[in-house]
Amino acid sequence: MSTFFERNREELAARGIDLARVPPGQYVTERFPVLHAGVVPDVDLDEWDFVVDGLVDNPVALDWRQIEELPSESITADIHCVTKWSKLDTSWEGIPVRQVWDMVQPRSEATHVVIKAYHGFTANLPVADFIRPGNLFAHTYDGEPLELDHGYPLRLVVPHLYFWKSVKWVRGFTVVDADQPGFWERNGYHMYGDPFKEQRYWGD
Ligand SMILES: Nc1nc2c(c(=O)[nH]1)N[C@H]1C(S)=C(S)[C@@H](COP(=O)(O)O)O[C@H]1N2
Ligand SMILES: [Mo]
Repeated sequence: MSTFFERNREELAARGIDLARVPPGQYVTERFPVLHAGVVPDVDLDEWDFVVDGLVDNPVALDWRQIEELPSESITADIHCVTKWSKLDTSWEGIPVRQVWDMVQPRSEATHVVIKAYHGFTANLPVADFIRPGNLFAHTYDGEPLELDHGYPLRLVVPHLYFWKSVKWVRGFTVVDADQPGFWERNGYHMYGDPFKEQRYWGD
C-alpha cells in the first residue's frame, strides 16, 4: 500500500505539477495552516512601529503610515513548513526587503539579521538570504490584507527557507555581525533551514 506522501505526489504528478518543486519529506496542501508559539498579539496600528537598528548608519522607526507609503511588489512563491506541509503558488504583496535594507544603510561588517516580532519572538537570517529578490515584508495575502492569524499587519516572507523564518507580526530587525539563534532555533530548529536539504533540526 502506498503511503500518504506517495499518494500526495501521485496526485500532484497527475495534475502536471513538477515534483522537483516539493522538497523531500514534504506533502502539498491546499489549506493554509496556522502555526505559531504563544498567543496572537493585540495589534494597534496607532501604536505600531517598525524599528531597524544595530549595524546601520541610518536606523529607522517607521510608523504604519510610513510603511503604507513605501512601494509594494507582488510575488508568487511556494512555501514549506518544517511540520511537513508545503503550499504552492502562494501570492503575496508587500515591501521588498531589499528596499528597507538600502534605506537603513547597513555597515560593511553586517553578516546577519535578527528579525523581531511581538512578544519577543525572533528569527535569525544571513544577510544574503534576507535581502534576496522576492523577499517581502508582506501586508497582503491572496489580494486581501493579512489575517491576524497569519501575521497582520505585516509579516516577513522568505520563501526559499522553511517558513518559520517568515516571521509573523514583524516589528523590525537588528543588523549584527555574528549568527545568533532566534526563538525556534534555540528550541531545536536548524540555524539555516534549507527545505531542499531537509535542514529541519539541530544536526540535520
Ligand atoms: N511571530 C511569529 N512568527 C512566526 C512563528 C511564531 O511562532 N511567531 N512561527 C513560524 C512558523 S514555525 C511557521 S510554520 C509560520 C507559519 O505561518 P502561518 O501560520 O501563516 O502558516 O510562521 C512562522 N512565523
Ligand atoms: Mo513551523
